[in-house]
Amino acid sequence: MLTLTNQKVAVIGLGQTGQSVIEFLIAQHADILAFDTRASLQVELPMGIEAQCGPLDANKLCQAELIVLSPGVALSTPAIQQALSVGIEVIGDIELFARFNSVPVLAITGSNGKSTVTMLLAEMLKTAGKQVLVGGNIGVPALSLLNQPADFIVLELSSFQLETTSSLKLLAATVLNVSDDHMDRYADFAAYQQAKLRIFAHAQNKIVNRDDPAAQIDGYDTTHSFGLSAATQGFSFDSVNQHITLHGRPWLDMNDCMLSGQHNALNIQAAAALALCTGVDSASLQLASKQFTGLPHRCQLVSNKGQISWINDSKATNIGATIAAIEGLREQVSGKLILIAGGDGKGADFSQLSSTMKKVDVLITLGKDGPQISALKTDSIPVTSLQEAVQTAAKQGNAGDMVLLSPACASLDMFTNYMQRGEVFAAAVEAL
Ligand code: UMA
Ligand code: ADP
Repeated sequence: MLTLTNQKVAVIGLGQTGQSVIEFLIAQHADILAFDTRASLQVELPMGIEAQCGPLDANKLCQAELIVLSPGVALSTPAIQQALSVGIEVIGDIELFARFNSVPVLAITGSNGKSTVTMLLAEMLKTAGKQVLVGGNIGVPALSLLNQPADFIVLELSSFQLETTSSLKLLAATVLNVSDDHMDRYADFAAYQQAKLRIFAHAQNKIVNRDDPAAQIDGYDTTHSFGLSAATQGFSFDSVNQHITLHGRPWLDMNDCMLSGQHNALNIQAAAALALCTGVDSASLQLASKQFTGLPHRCQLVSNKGQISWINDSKATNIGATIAAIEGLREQVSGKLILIAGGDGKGADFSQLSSTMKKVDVLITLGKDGPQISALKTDSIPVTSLQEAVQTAAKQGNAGDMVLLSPACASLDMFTNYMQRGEVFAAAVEAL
């Protein structure tokens, strides 16, 4: 049995993850050193634990036998590289979880759709009568799930978390898709993609997106695949009849589901393919798919004010998500599609949005990287606040139009997080 008793363990980053790691290490009777690279912290740590704030001191770090790194701190940080070079092991909270967990785990990564698939998969398994715990990047640290009764654990994993994970055994895993994101943290797209593909390293069942070469591994089994392309094996989509098919036969009518758009047809397929690996019956998966209402801030209708559909897609924090929203919603709009976009682009190349932008009639931009998006369309309208964006959209809009907040950017240049951005949008619409 693995033991950390009396081991000197450095915890780097004292956000949600770091705090869960400290709690776990206290129970393991480890000797804890706590670090955060921010100048000061408003975090209350357990008695006896003192945080060292500011730039990481490599000499102090090198006193540790093991380093547990938070996902918000890059592995490339020089002090961490120095610790690695002298042979100190650096892992993340998911690796620590993997070493102590005994419950079967299903895991999801990808640039977009992770939270939706994670929650839908959990609902599918619960509908089939299973006891399920959910955690990871979705906001519940994985270590907090240990030692709780469960038939299955469903984990949403980010590329940051996968970078520091090496022995996570999974009953089933998927990479939903890979498109540009977090380019401010990775050397290039290939480095980001490789971090995501690490999820398959010890996965018993690899659930692969047939249509996304960046999300695939060599020699995958098509019976465990999903995609929009026609296929006689695995999950597919019959766009004429709006049916999800399994092994070439109709499996679920999307018209019976509350989720809409082709990206959600893919999300349902991926969740179902993962769920089938647990041996549960198809009927429960179909029922859960029909009942699932979707998550807030993801293509969510917040108002019909002025007979305009006001859609909050604030969780679209990268280009891929905004493309999915425009492609998925355009056909539902009889009038104009008015897009509000912009924020912190995290180093993305916005030219990838240009062909989809042809489906947008009016473009309103804001935020740090708003000018880069503005440049994609003549007559775009730059504004300085989300309230001004909503007022401008209201002036431009008529009955039958849709106003879509789908920023293609993170929110942190103007808001606390994507949820606050979505709430400000809904409140501004309400105030019209
Ligand atoms: N930070 C520092 N110095 C530190 C520690 C953190 O500057 O020493 C900064 C980071 O750069 C980041 C912020 O503080 O801006 C928070 O980072 P963190 O690692 O402390 O974050 P946690 O509070 O532990 O939350 C993390 C995930 N955060 C990140 O990956 C940045 C949460 O995902 C996750 O829900 C949580 O663990 C529980 O597992 C959030 C996220 O934004 C939602 N994830 C990214 C995404 O979805 O795109 C990957
Ligand atoms: P994540 O957890 O990966 O950020 P979410 O389910 O929270 O994924 O959705 C984030 C954004 O991505 C939302 O704007 C949503 O509409 C969009 N989205 C959801 N599923 C997909 C998909 N399969 N492909 C592309 N975009 C998607």
